[in-house]
Amino acid sequence: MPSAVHVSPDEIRKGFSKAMSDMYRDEVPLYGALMALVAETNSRVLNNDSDLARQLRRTAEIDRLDMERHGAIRLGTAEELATISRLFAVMGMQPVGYYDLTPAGVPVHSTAFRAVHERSLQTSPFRVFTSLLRLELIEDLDLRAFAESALAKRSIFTPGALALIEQSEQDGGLNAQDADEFIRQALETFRWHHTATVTAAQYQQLSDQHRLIADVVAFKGPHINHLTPRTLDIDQVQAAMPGKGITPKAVIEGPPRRRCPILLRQTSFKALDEPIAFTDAQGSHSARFGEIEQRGVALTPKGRALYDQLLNAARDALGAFPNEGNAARYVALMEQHFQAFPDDHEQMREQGLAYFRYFATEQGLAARGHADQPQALDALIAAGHVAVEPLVYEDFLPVSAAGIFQSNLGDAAQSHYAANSNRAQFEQALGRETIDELKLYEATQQRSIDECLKTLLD
Ligand code: OOG
Ligand code: NI
Repeated sequence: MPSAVHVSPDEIRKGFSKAMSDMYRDEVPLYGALMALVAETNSRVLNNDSDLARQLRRTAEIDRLDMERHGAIRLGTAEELATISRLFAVMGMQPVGYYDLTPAGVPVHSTAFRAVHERSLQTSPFRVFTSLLRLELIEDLDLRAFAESALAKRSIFTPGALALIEQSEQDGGLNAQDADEFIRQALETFRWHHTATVTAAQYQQLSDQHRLIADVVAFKGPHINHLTPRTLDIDQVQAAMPGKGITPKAVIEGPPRRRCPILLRQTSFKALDEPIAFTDAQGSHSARFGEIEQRGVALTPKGRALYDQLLNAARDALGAFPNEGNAARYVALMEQHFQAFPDDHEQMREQGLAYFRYFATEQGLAARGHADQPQALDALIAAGHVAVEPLVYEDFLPVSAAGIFQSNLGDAAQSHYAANSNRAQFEQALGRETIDELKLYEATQQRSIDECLKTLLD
């Protein structure tokens, strides 16, 4: 049973997210430069856009903005995935969503571990995009067997982390001292290793199959490969990056720029080439990169279907994978197609395209108990007694994620896999089902309506 002496999982996650950020800043100096650029841009945007500042104050997102970041790891075996799921559970993170990246030529499928309740997200929105390599897609059977045996030999968790996961599961939580030790031990799984577990030739063979396979199989652990801060204006940061010595990818992934942002826009810069000691020679490996993201409103199934339809239409019209050469045309096509997506919160709400949160206003509170107080939600909104704010998207996008993978692995890494999406296999490896993110948004929206009506009408 959880008890009073136990630290809340949300606090453990907050501590872990901070520790991870500190470790990454030490290891990757450009990350510090990017964080500074994002913080600078965010404060400028908040100063210049009073509507956005008001919106973020009302939803309290403003308080989580500076600690908001996501990371990504790539795992090699079912057992690693099942154990990481238990490790993340200690800090209140659940697997949300299933992303199949094989159609885009990346031999993994993925989920995002994150907090699921708006209160927990408020304490720490930290998330980790977690991919599992699909070894069955390696056609060369000898190489597949080699990859399997290399992965079978490694243990990516410290004995201390494993013991504390078990203790937390048995006792229903960790006390403050154990939670601190858990953070220290868990961090080791995500650390960079300067030595590989294979020879230079073996690394090359794995890499020739797919660079991602070498990244997973040739190392002792699933190093965190990026840590992404949330910006309020991704175009401004993208434009300012070259001035800081950072070269971003050619196109921003996700929807085009809009007055009312939807879902998620992301851009990244290339992986660093880092010196590595193979078991028999010196060499180098690139895996770690930088990324920024801008989050907008979460879409309902209807809104998401429209997003997917417009994205696909724009990509079909481009007729190629977006790259440096066709970037301008891609942006123009996206803007053109997305004119069909209303760029107005009120319209999106009326048409059932997005999720929102509802807040009682001062005016509404003052009118409580008055005979003329409206009783229905829409009437309360019309009277200014209830304010409506967009519910922020907390998840990822498969096409965007594939674009981020590709740009960092090099376009040469594009392959074609005949394999089908295999959610059942992923969940079997995970040891549980993934959570449907749409249900989470629906529940958060409903809680805010219930709370609002209760405050104003009870
Ligand atoms: C993950 C790439 C996907 C995102 O934000 O969509 C990603 C990886 O490269 O391991 O980070
Ligand atoms: Ni990312």
